[in-house]
Amino acid sequence: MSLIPKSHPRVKSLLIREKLVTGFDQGLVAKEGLLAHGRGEAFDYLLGEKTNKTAKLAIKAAAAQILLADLPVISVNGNIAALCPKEIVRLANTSRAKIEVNLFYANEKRKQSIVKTLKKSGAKEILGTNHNLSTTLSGLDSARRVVDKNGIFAADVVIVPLEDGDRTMALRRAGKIVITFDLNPLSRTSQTANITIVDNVTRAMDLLTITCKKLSNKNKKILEKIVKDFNNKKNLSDNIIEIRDNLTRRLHIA
Ligand code: PTJ
Repeated sequence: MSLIPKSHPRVKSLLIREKLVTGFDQGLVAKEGLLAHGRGEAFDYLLGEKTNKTAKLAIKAAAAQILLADLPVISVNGNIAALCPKEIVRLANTSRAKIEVNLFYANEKRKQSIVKTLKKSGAKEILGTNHNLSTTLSGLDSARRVVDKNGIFAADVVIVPLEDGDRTMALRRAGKIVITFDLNPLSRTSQTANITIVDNVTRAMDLLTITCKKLSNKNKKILEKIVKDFNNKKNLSDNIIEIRDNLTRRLHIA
């Protein structure tokens, strides 16, 4: 029997990995999604496998931005469907955001499995599945250019966990406000998004929902001030300092 408690960050990290592997076996996750997860794990280790101060600041700004939105949409890929389908539905219900399935590695069968998982988790409406409503984002080659006319295409705020840099740039060029979750503060997505939450989606998604609930009684002026006071570039630089401090602390403990 292991002496390490289940609540220990290392054990939690292994349990998250298991979720992704199960998602792969169930046909939700692309092979490349396993590699993306490994990259994420490495960054999570550097972050101390916890939600840091800069992530909390970004979560607050993201919640305010979502509450201010006319049409917020959450983009779901294979990794997200495997890691936090219930959390996605909770965020959508709290923030009246729409859910749209959008894949980098297009695969109809995988898309259907993702839809099934989201429905099982309580999602009522899932966009991105009706070909008659598809249109394309300009300036993008990948399958992610195909979006729903009533979803990402019409959205003013798009929430894109584990995104690729090209689409983040295309969404920004299309005038969208982009909120991302990315464990790598140096990725193009992190650097290009309006608000980057440098944290593991499995920890941060419910925190975003809780913060949306907390801020839901605030007036528009207060929400606008929260967004205005948030500086993504500065927050990302502060995140690098957090990583450095965290590593220095660990070296001293060892
Ligand atoms: O399901 P599909 O076809 O849409 O494909 C999804 C993947 C993830 C394969 C695709 O979007 C991809 O290739 O993503 P990238 O370009 O590898 O970027 C993934 C980013 O997410 C990397 O910067 C990782 O560090 C980060 N990441 C990985 N796991 C997590 C994460 N960020 C937050 N939470 C995680 N659990």
